[in-house]
Amino acid sequence: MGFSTVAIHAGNEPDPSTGAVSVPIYQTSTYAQDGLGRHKGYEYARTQNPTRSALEKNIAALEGAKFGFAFASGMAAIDTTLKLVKSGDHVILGDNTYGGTFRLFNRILVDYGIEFDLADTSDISNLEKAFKPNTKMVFVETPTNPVMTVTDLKAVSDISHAHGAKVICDNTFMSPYFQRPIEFGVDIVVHSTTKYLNGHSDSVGGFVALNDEKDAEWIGFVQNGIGAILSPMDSFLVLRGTKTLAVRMEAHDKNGRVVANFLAEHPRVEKVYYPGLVSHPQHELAKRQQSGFGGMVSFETGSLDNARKVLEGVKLCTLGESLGGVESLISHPASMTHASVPAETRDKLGITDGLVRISVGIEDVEDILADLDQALS
Ligand code: P1T
Repeated sequence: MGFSTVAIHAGNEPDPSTGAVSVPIYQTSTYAQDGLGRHKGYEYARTQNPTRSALEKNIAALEGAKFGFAFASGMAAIDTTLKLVKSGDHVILGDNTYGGTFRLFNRILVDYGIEFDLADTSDISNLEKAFKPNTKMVFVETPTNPVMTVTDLKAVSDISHAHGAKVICDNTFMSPYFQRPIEFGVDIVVHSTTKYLNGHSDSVGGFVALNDEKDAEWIGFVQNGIGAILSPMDSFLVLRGTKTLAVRMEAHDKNGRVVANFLAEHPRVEKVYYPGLVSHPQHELAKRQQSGFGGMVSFETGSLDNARKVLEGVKLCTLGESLGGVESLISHPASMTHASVPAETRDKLGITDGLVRISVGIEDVEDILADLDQALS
């Protein structure tokens, strides 16, 4: 079956008690049991909820995974996945990830005995050097937030497996519509459903998708044991969001390409980061691994002052954190999403004070261009 058919139907069975075509929001904390140890498969809503189960089936199917788990946020999903490693284990983390992912490692997990090193995973020889005897996991984002570096998922999976390490890919920027990491050998896919999967800037959530039964059992155990679950209402919203994922991603991609090309030719813009541009250093890899380039574009304005003029000068685009909604959002990574990354690391990665990131929405593209043009001018 095609992607849209799966998106609309997987997990979306008509409700068995009423025939409701849209999966209802089962807003309940518990379930009546018929007798001791006799129930309908639902005991307590942290453990099981039918709305959440429907979403878990849906996104797992979209990622080509057997198992899926929905969480209260992308960070909760990532943290739960990190419960697959133990004190004394070493993790290789891509050197450019969402600032919150770096912060989780750098400020929280280190105090629980998880060792980690940063590596530029877009350079396989560089990754190779980062392995240690106790490396159990390699965590990558591709394309990265916000400088859009692309990592070869097949190459990373092959080398990591040869070292006995699992590969986790944060697929938030592409969504399963444009990139399915499991097809390249990645073991576990994580998402912030807050972004493209929900797509309407009205829910915070996260997801873990995987095929290994033993790891899935542990993720499910931790999901229930710690309890950072996605609520019924949010599960409903994301389930509604994924039904239109294909059409939204096509529209984001179409507008993203136009905006990236416009910025690349704009005299006030020094550099554009977008894998869809032929000038992007990993354009060919992106074409092989992704079926589109999406709507995330970053660009260098040259200084904090210039960045401020653009960020405060836009009228249609909204200045704010987050991405992946139908409306265009514009942000300043250095002071917003990546403020927790040390300044010298930010500089090395290109997350300068002059860098601006835009999540290109699905408005009429002429209006987005006109807004950016007046702000740049
Ligand atoms: O915000 P939350 O749902 O917890 O997701 C965290 C997260 C994980 N992975 C990636 C690639 C992300 O971009 C994010 C969140 N990012 C933003 C809020 C942002 O504006 O970049």
